[in-house]
This record gives sequence, structure tokens and C-alpha cells, in this order.
Amino acid sequence: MDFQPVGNKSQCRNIPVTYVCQQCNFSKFQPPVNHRGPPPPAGLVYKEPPPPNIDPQLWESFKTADTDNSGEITAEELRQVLINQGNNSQFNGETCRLMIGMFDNNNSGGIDVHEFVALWKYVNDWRASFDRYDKDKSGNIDASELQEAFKSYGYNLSPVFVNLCITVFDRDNTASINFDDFIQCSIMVKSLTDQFRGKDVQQRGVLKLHYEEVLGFIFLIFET
Ligand SMILES: [Ca+2]
Ligand SMILES: [Ca+2]
Ligand SMILES: [Ca+2]
Repeated sequence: MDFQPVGNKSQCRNIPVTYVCQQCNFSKFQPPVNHRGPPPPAGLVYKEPPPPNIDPQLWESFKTADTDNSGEITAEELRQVLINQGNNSQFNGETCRLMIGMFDNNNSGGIDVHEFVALWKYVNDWRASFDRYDKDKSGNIDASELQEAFKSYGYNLSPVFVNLCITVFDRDNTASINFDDFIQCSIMVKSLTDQFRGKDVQQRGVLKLHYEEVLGFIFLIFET
């Protein structure tokens, strides 16, 4: 078995070296060593092993996304690795900022690998939901599919409102929405519904709001 070190010298921070077999990708970890000595042979790079309890594949995804090797992923870095499978487009920046904000537990402005694990699970859960409601397997969600999704989340919304959601989030004039906007639209509806239900104490679905309360709801959309 032919083990080769992977990583690069500029990334070296006295970390353990991973040697990866170039034939079968089997890896073995070496004890910490100082790599400030001779550079690796031409064409080879060093590779940082995953922290304890982090799935190696997720670690690979994290390192791929963390293009500046800062140890955190920003919204822009996240955007580079999340793809809408329907039309192979990158995620829109708003959805990425929304999700970074949700999982940036220590308010550092980015997500570290532990926060990334939670975010990745969240995206996969949304992916499963998206696939479930994309009945015609078109890779996007139309009004009738979105109506079904909202219904399953417990939101009894009219076709008029659902069509409005499609119109707002339909970025490529297909009368449907992509995966990223499905996430963003669902989060916004949930967030506003939670706020509404908090004020609708009799749960009648009707509220009388003062001017500033209306403004508060609108501002919540930008905060979400
Ligand atoms: Ca980064
Ligand atoms: Ca963080
Ligand atoms: Ca569809």
C-alpha cells in the first residue's frame, strides 16, 4: 500500500499528518509532528485529520467549503458548495445568510465544524422534505406541491397565498421555486406564523393590529 502525505506547507500548523493511499484512499494518522522542515515532495499536500467525533466525510465537506482555511465557513463560502439540483444553480446568498445566522451559536459570524454538522443535518432534512413534496420529480416545487408541503406543516393557507409565495420566490420564471427558496420560504412562513399565533391568543386566525405591530411583522421578514 502506497501512503502519501496530503495537505500543503502553507496550511501546516503543527498538526498530525494524514497519509492517504492514493490507490484506495485508505488513510492512517500519524502523531503530531512539526512540518516547518523540508517541504512535501512536489505535487503532494498534507491533510488535516478530522477533530474527534467528526465524521471524516463531513470534515472533508467542511474543509472544501472553508476555502480560506480560516476554520469557519462564511455565508459566501457556504454558497459555493450548496447546489440546487433542479437547475444546478448555486444557493442564493439570502438563504445562506439565513442558515449561517441560525447555526452560528457563538455569534462569531461564521460556522465552525461543530456548527456545520448541525447545519448539514438541517439541509439534509430539508432535502428529504423537498424530495417528498416534489411529486413530479421536476427538481423544483410548484404551487400545488407547495400547498401540500404547507398543509403537512400544519399551515392551512389558501391557493392565492401559496401562489403569492411562488411569485415572490420564483427567480427563473418557471412558476416554481428551487430548493434554496423552498427552505427560505418555509422558514419565513413558519417564523411569521409563530409570531402571529403568539398574538392570536384565541387562535381564531384573525388579528387586529396597531400600526407599529404591522411594521414589526414586516421588519421580522428582514430579520428572518
Ligand atoms: Ca472560511
Ligand atoms: Ca460560529
Ligand atoms: Ca415539482
